Amino acid sequence: MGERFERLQRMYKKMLLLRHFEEAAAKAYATGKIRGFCHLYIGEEPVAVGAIENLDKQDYVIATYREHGHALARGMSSREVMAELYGKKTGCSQGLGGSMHIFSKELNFMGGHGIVGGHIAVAAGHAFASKYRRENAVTLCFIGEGGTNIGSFYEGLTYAALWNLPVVYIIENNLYAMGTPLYRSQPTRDLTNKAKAFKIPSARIDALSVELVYQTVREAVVRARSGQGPTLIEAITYRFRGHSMSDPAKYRPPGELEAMKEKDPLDTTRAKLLKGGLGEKALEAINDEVMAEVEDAVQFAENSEELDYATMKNLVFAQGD
Ligand SMILES: Cc1ncc(C[n+]2csc(CCOP(=O)(O)OP(=O)(O)O)c2C)c(N)n1
Repeated sequence: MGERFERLQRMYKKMLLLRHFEEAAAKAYATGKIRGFCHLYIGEEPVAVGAIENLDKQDYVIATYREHGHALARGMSSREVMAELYGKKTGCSQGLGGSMHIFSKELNFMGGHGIVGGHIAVAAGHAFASKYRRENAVTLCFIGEGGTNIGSFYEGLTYAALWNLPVVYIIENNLYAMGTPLYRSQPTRDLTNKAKAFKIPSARIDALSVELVYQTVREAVVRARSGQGPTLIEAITYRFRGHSMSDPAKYRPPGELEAMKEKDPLDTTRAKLLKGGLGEKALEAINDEVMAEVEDAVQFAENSEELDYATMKNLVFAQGD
C-alpha cells in the first residue's frame, strides 16, 4: 500500500475517533455527567486531523474552545480528554479546566481558549518564542471565522507578517458564529482577503476533504519551517451540531443540514478507502478499535475521582499570609 493511502487510512481512523468520542461526550452531557460549556466539532473533523497530521513533536497547536478534536489529533489520550470533560482529577487540567481548557505542556498543546480570538496574538507569541530559541517549530493556530472580526486577529497577523514568524493560521469557517451566518457578520465572503493587507500568502479550501486540508497545510508548514513566514488558510467546513450543547440550531435554512450530512466527510473518506482496496472487514476492525478506545475513556472518566477541595483551593488561591 502506498504512503498516501496509508496516510488516508490513518487520518480516517483519527476522524472516526473524534466523531465517536464527541458522540459519547454528547451522551454524557445529556445525562448530566458533563456540565458547563461544551462545543462539539462533529462535521469539522477533517480540519484538525488533516492539519495536525503535518506536525512534528516540537511544533505547537493552539485552538479555540471547540478543541477536543485538536487535542485528540495531537495525540492526547482519549482518557485524559474525557476525564477533563467530566471534571475529574485524571483529566489533562486535573478537571479544573473542562471542555474549553484542554491543555498539555508535553504535547505543546497550548489550549483551549474561551475568549473568541484571544489566542491569535498568543499564537504569534509562541511562534516568536520558538523562532527566538531556534526550535525549528511551527505553530498551528485554529480560529473560528467569527474570531477574524476580533482585534487580536489584526495584532497577531501584524506581528506574524512583520517578523516573518513560523505560524499557520487556519480559519475554520463553519458558516456560523453562534447563530449569526457569515453574510451578516463579515464584509467579505472570502476571508483570505484579510490576509492580503498583511501580504501573507493564503489559500481557501473545501475542508470536507481531509487530503486537501493535509496538502494545503503541508505547503504552509514547509514555508514556515524554512523561514518564509506565516500563511492564512480559510478551511470551509460545517458543524452538524449547534454552537454548544444548549443550542438547538434553529437558525439554519431548512434542508441545509441534511444536504451537508449527505457530504459527511467520514462517509466520503470511507468510500475512498473502499474504492482504494480496503475491505469492509478492515473498516469494521478500525471502527471496533476506535469504539473500544472511546468506551474505555468513558469508563476511565466515570471511575476517576474529583480533586479534593483542599488541593483545588491551593491551586486557585495564593498560599501563605
Ligand atoms: C471576546 C468574546 N466575545 C464573545 C464571546 C461569546 N462567543 C462565544 S463563541 C462565539 C461565536 C464565535 O464563532 P466563531 O469564531 O465563528 O467560532 P465557532 O464557534 O463557529 O467555531 C461568541 C460570540 C466570547 N466567548 N468572547
